[in-house]
Amino acid sequence: MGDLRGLLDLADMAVARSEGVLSIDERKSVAAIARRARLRAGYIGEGLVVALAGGTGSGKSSLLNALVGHEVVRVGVVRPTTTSAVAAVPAEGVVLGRLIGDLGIGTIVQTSGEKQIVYVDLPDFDSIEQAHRQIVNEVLPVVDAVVWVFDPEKYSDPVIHTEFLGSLGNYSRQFIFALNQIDRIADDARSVAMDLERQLLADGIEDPMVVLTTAQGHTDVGDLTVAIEERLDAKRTALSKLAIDLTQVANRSWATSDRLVDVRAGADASSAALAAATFVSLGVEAFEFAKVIDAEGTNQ
Ligand SMILES: Nc1nc2c(ncn2[C@@H]2O[C@H](COP(=O)(O)OP(=O)(O)OP(=O)(O)O)[C@@H](O)[C@H]2O)c(=O)[nH]1
Ligand SMILES: [Mg+2]
Repeated sequence: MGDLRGLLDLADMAVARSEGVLSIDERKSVAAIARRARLRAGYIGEGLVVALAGGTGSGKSSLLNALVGHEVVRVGVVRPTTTSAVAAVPAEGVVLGRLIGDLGIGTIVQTSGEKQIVYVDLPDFDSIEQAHRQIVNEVLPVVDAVVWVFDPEKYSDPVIHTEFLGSLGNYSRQFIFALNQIDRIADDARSVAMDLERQLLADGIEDPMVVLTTAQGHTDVGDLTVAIEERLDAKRTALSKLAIDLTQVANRSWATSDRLVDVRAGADASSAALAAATFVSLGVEAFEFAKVIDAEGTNQ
């Protein structure tokens, strides 16, 4: 399993060790790749981390069970059922690492899913202010996507729209909106979905992705699954590109530093040799990382 954090740390080390060896521009181009990867909102690692958020009783836990295809979290009639975050992790694990602390995950359950997707069932928040603060400060920076789960009754609650989603327009790209419990409004589903979409646009959510789901009985979560898997593919493509960019820049930087080992003498030659050795490691690690990511994409 590749380790993106480790790879980015190695890139930083190569930048530090090439001071006085490479030009500022050459060092900046290595640093910029690592910085871009860290700044990208979401989980720094392979696999896709998806949080399920929404009002109590909307069906977050039911939806999680339907997405993974078997019952891994408790569904209930007494609210709230989910009292601390639960992570559902595929058997061929994604390493959660710091996510456990960042999201306050109390329980980790294993799914039989083959895709590298981690679902996090968030508990209901005590208040809208607390929910807003937690989503912005704690959830959005560390997950790749949030599925907002609505039910047909409360989907237009003005509190959710004006006080909550209204200020989250900047995060639109990370959001998927699931209108759940469609079995209860079969004939009206399309018009309710269009109404929800109109409200989301009014909230400032650009191009909102609204999918219809049924998480109980005759479950239908096909469109949501497709939307999530598209994000997994997009993330894989981005990570693969990152690894290729790092491999190329590491190889170029190695060649430059290595030439200086012969030209320079004494301490200058040994600092060039150390930089060259670090770029060799970076090139090898980045190449291996790209191979792991591509193999995962082909196997799934
Ligand atoms: N008819 C129907 N019922 C559903 C659907 N999804 C969930 N339910 C029911 O709605 C109730 C709440 O579902 P949960 O999955 O526990 O909801 P939750 O959002 O996780 O609730 P909290 O954990 O309390 O925040 C349960 O009785 C489910 O059986 C659905 O698509 N259709
Ligand atoms: Mg729940």
